[in-house]
Amino acid sequence: MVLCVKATTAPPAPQTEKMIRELLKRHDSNNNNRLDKAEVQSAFDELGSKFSFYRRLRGIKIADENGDGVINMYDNELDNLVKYIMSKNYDTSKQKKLNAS
Ligand SMILES: [Ca+2]
Ligand SMILES: [Ca+2]
Repeated sequence: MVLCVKATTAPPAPQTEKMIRELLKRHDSNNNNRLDKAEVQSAFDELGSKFSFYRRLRGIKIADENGDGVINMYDNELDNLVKYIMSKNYDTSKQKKLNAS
């Protein structure tokens, strides 16, 4: 069976990157276009990270280019955080925790 892939301008971003981006935007709970610590952490929680506190510290440290402690959504900072999350290989296809132990 052959999957018919359209040769139109396919977006270069893989599905997971888009999903992570949207997930992060969703976690901007006060809609100020910045992700503060609590918002980043809740995003990691949703991703199923067992170390969301640590990931949040690292993620902000790596992504926060201007050092104000929050992730600016209209900046490279969001891209940086998306890349960091992608490097951790979270399974974004099942964001619910399956093994609630
Ligand atoms: Ca916010
Ligand atoms: Ca920042």
